[in-house]
Amino acid sequence: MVKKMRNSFQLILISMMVMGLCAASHAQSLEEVMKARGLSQEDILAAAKTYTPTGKIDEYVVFSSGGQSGQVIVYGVPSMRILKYIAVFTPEPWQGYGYGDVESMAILDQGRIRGRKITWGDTHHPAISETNGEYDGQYLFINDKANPRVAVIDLKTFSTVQIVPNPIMKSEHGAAFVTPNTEYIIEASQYPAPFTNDYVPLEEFNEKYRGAMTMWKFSRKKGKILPDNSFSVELPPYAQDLSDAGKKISEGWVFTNSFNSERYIGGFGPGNTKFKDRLPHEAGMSSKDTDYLHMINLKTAEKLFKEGKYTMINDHAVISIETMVANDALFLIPEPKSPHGVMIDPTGQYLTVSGKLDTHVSVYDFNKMMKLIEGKTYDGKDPYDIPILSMQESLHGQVELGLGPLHTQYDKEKGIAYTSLFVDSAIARWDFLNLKLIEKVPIHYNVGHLVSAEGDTVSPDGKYLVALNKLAIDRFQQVGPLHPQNHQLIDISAGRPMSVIYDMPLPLGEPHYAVMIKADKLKPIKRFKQKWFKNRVKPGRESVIREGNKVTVNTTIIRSHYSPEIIEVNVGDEITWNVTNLERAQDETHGFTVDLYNINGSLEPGETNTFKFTADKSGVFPFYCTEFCSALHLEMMGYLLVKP
Ligand code: K7E
Ligand code: CUA
Repeated sequence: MVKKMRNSFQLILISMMVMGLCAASHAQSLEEVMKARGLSQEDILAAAKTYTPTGKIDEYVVFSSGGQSGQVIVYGVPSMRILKYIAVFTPEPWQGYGYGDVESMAILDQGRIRGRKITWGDTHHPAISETNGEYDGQYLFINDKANPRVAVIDLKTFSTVQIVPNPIMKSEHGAAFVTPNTEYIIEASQYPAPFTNDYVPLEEFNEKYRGAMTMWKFSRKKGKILPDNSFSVELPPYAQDLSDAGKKISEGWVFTNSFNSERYIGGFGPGNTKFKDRLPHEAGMSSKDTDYLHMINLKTAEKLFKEGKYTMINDHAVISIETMVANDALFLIPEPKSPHGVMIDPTGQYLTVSGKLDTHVSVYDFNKMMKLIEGKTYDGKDPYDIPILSMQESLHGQVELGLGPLHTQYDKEKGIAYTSLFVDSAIARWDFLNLKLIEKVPIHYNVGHLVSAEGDTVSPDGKYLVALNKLAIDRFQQVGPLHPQNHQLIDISAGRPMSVIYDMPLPLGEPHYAVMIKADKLKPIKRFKQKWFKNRVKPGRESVIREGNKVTVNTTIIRSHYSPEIIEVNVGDEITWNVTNLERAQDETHGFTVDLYNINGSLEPGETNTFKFTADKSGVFPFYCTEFCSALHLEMMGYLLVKP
């Protein structure tokens, strides 16, 4: 064994020498490094699979939800190098998001709920825009579970361009998921609540609390969600969970799973102001053996919306359960209790559901489900008169994978899927056609979602998989009781056992889902065109214009000065400050901050930002560039003088 290892070790050495890496006689040998750092041959292989020399870029890009940070994390695979945090629901000073620039302030303002400005989000599920079920790399969508909202990110600039609050939900989770041509972005509620904003006592839970699924219409031309062309479907007060849009043969249908079909309301522990001595939620919500997978006909729902068969609630169109059922557009199928998500395979025929409390995953066959629907063969109805399809007749089969199965992704190879096992701390590779477990690889620790390369599209790539682990425990340097998250890269190349090849700490928030796209599908711009900004300031047209107490400052910036540099106003003046970065050179970003006024802008090449504020304090306020942009960066400053 030792001899064998030595042989392959020598092979690596020889091949490196052939490549000329050990040409100089004084160079450290690989063997020396391995010895000094205590590395095995396996470690060296993992390093070689992930190390990305300077100047080389990654094959894939991951967009990960940023959890409680309200942002999106972007990193490369296989290097696992972080490339960007995209500011979404939270102000972010470096990107000049929410610090005085009119445009970003307005986007954050769109996220107001019932008039209240909310400056954080709990992001869970990013989705890349798709064309024919393939990632097209144009837009990214992400949800906020805490304050039901969906955001649109333009991948030309990697910046948030729209935030849309949900008008009827009080909590959500099943977003964002797109239809195969991004006609709709799907958002499903989580904890049932009344659609209106009224107080409704819990005693009326069954009658007045509801779940819902919103179909947000997306306009690719405008790059925006069109709220007026969007609608929702009323659902029973089961806690709907993750959703997925049908693809290929199941295109036109949308699925969401649920838990607490018991409709249990707690009252556990002392101090309840309502109910007493009841089972805790966790027990009451999982007392039945099954919950319901929801099957929604989006095509029919869209038709009903266009025909006006809806009620307006909070200025938003809602199609009732009754209307959906009368039009054969809503069905339920039992699924093992307290599941977490439903994922549709690349062909659109098989749906995987994992019950967190069951060691099995269940594979449903869309064709069997459709046969039951066409034959109107129902197993009864739920309390809301929704037809229930037989679980046994809908199932393709079940496979025992291990403890706590959560989420599933797919492989390039036909019939191969990967499922995260939360309790086992492992990833299972299994065959969903022949219903058998192939192998498991341990991860560290307690994996939530997992993502394989383009693994939720019609043509997954295989190759790489990232386990988005919930706990890191002993994997990294201890940094206090709050640990970073641990994203582990796993080599899933065909024909070899899976192997963990990289641990990446993520210290920004707790990511949930992530999507991994081929890097060359992304086509971001290098610089802005100045004409895209109506407030742009042309060189030579810099000015300070006063109309009463309204002062407009038109500023240009280029290495290494602002023009104008000195601006004198009176206390109480309302300032509108247009700032244009005239640079054309790649990566020549200038910053802009004014002392005391809580302003920071990021002026990327060609960009114009407008800052509005009232000069309500007299005094002397230096402004300066906050990016080290040139040798004379420190000199890049000016004075705002506010006279009493
Ligand atoms: Cu499993 Cu929000 Cu998709 Cu967390 S969710 S893990
Ligand atoms: Cu511009 Cu520093």
